[in-house]
Amino acid sequence: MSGQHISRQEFPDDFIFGAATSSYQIEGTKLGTAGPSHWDDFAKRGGTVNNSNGDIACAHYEKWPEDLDLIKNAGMTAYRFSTAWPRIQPEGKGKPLTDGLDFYDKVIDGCLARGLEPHLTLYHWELPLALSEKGGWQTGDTAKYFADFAAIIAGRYGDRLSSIATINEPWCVAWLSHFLGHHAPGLTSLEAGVKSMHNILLAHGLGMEAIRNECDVNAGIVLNMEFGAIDSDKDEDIRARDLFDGIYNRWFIDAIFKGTYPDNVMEYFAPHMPEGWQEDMKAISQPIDWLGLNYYTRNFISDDGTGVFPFAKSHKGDLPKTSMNWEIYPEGLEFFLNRISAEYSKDIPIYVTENGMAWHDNVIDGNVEDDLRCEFFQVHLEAVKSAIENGVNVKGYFAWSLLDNFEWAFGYEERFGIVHVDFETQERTPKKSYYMLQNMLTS
Ligand code: IFM
Repeated sequence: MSGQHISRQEFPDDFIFGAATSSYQIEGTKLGTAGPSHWDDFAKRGGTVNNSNGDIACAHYEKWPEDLDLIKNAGMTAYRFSTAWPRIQPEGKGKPLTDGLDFYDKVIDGCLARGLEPHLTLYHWELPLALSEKGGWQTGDTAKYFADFAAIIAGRYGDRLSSIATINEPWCVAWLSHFLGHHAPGLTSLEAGVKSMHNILLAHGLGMEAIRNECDVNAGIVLNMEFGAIDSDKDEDIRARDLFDGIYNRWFIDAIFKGTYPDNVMEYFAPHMPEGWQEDMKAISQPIDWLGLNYYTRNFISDDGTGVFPFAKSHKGDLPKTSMNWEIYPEGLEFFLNRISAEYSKDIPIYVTENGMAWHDNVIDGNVEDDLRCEFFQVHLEAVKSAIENGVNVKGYFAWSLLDNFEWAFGYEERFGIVHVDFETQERTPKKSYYMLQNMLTS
C-alpha cells in the first residue's frame, strides 16, 4: 500500500521540503523561564483530555539539537517552528527575557549550522495569560501588544530567518476557541467569536507593519482551510455550506487579499463587529510576501434544522479516516491551491505549511509501521504536484509534524509525528513515514 511512488525529482529544484512543529506542543513550558499562557490555564481547568498539559511536552527546550538532527537526517532543508510569546514576554508586554531570546537564538543558529532554513511563526496559540485575563483576542489592545512582540522577534532574528508568519490558523485562534469553545480560552459566545475573528486579523496587519519596520524578511501568514463538501441540492444546505466556507476559509483570505469580508458572513457578524473595524482593513490587506496553507480534511455540511446561525451540522463521507476521524481527501488540498491561485493571487508563493495525519502508532521491536501515513503523504504530494503542473506557484511542503506532541484538546492521545515520542522517556523513534520521506528526498 505504501510503496514509494513519488520522487523528489518530480518537484522543481527550488521547492523546499521540511517539517513543522509549534512551541507549546513540543518545548515544555516548565523548562527554562516562561510566563503562563491561556493554554496552561485551560489545561488546569480540565480543558484538555487526560489532565494533560504542555509542562514538559517533548522536552524540546532541552532536546532541540537532537530534533534538528532528525530533520537534517530526513534529507529536509527547512524547519517551521514557532515562538512562545510568554517565553519572551511573560506578561505579554515589557522587556523581553534573556532566557527566551537565547533559546530561539540557539534554535535558529542550530538550523543554519545544519543547512536548514528557519521558518518562524510568531503566534501558534499560547497567549500570555495576563493578556487573556484582560480580554485576550476580544480586544484590539492584544493586537497592539502582539505588534510589539513581532518587533522584538523580527529585530532580533529577522536577518537569519527564511520567513516569518504572523499567525498560525486564525480560524482556530478565533472561531474554534471563542465560539466553538474547543480550545483556550474555551468560550462559546458569538460576540467573542466575531470580535476575535477581526482582532486576530488586526494582529496580523499590525504585526506585518512591525516586521517591515525591523527587517527585510519574507513575511506572511498561515491559514488553515477545510473543504466544505455537500451531498444535497437543497437551498438551506447550500446556505449552511456556503456559510461554513465563508467563516472557515474565505473570511481570512478575502480580508488579506481583497480587504473585504464575505457578505454572507457579514450578514450575521455585523452587529458584533468591533467599533471602527473598517479602518483596520487597510493594515489587514497590506501585501504579503507569501502565504501558508495548512490542509487536513473535508467535512460534509448540511443545515442543522435549528434556524439559528450558523445553521450547520457536519458529517463524514466514506473515505478512509485518520484516528481523529478526519477523512483523507487530498483533492481538497489541490482544490484550495487552485482556488488561491485562480481567485486571489496567481503570483503569491504558496507553502503547504502543514499536512499530515494522526494515528495511534506503537513502537514494536523498534519500528513504527505507519503505512497509512506513508500513503497519506504520497497522495497529498501528488495533489501538490498536480497543482504545480496546473500553474499554481507552490514553493514548499512541510510535514505536520516532526514529533508526536501535545495535540491540544486531545492531549497526547493523538500522534501526528513522523517521529514517535515516548512521553515517559522522551525517546525519539523515527517511523516508517520518516524513512519514506528520507528515501524520497535523498535517493
Ligand atoms: O496540531 C495541530 C497544529 O497545532 C495546528 N494545525 C493542525 C494540527 C493538527 O490538529
